[in-house]
Amino acid sequence: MRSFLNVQDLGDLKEALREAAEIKADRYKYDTLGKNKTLLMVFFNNSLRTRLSTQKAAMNLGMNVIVLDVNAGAWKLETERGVIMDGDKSEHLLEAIPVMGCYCDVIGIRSFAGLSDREYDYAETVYHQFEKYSGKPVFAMETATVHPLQAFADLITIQEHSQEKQRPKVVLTWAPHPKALPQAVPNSFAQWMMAADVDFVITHPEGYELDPRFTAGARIEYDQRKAFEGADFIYAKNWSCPGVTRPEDYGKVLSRDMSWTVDAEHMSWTNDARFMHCLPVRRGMIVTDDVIEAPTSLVIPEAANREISATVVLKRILQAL
Ligand code: AN0
Ligand code: CP
Repeated sequence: MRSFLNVQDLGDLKEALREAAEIKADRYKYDTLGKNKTLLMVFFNNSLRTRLSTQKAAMNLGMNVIVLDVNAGAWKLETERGVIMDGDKSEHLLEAIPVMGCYCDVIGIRSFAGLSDREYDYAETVYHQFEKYSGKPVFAMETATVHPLQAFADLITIQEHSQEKQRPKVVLTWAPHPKALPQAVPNSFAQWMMAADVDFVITHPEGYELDPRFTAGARIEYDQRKAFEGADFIYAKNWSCPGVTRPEDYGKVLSRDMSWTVDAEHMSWTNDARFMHCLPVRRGMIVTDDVIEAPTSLVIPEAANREISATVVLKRILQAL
């Protein structure tokens, strides 16, 4: 594997899940695979889980790790071409990327959507520049439109908690948040659920329709209560307007409707559903304390599985070097 953005990059999903179970049973099984190989993790945005779990995954495989926080100590980077660089940006991404590629064997990139230029974000401009100019295999640690390490960990978690249930009902629900957030997590979650053997429903207020390139074929139910009925898994997440129906609203907060906050009453509509969220989560906005603290909450096992998804992905990248 030379690039990891989409579920298709893993090939057979059942085989990838089998590999995840194998790694979970013995996460050090391939601890010499990464000897003398260096992972560079480049963060343009904050992170807790991705930073720790991906570094741990690399260590499981015997790799060395370098972490670069671009906004904490590196030169400010220009990303546009054709600019006269007389402002505060000292270096261009088009030099920085090949330089970064000199010091490592694999590059992970966290680069969120700017949420102002839909075309630029949805073209995955920054990620593809790394692909093109670094000369190294690259993988997404949440890029402008996708967060595949999260979605893979979510699918592992759903599989582990489905027990004997065939085709569990999985509901992705929008929930309110004070700030504009990217669509990467719901985009990837939808893409991965559509590829998995689950009954998948998306619910959100009107105007929050996700890009069909990720949701094609998914059922959308605007009535949150109807969507929750019979659900086995509730996956909550806020996202800003994807600009599908009204491009001029791209990246805006269209609703702060607190009736969408997942509370005990919402959970009572379900089939004793497990609660999921990728974290970080704002309590009282997305979910109430009692729901996230309940034994039915999977937020911590989900975060733990980030180490497993990252170990599988790095293992495959190393095997193809
Ligand atoms: C980010 C997002 O919503 O994409 C990261 C989630 C993993 N969340 C925030 O910025 C709060
Ligand atoms: N879920 C997730 O990716 O968390 P971080 O933003 O803390 O990495």
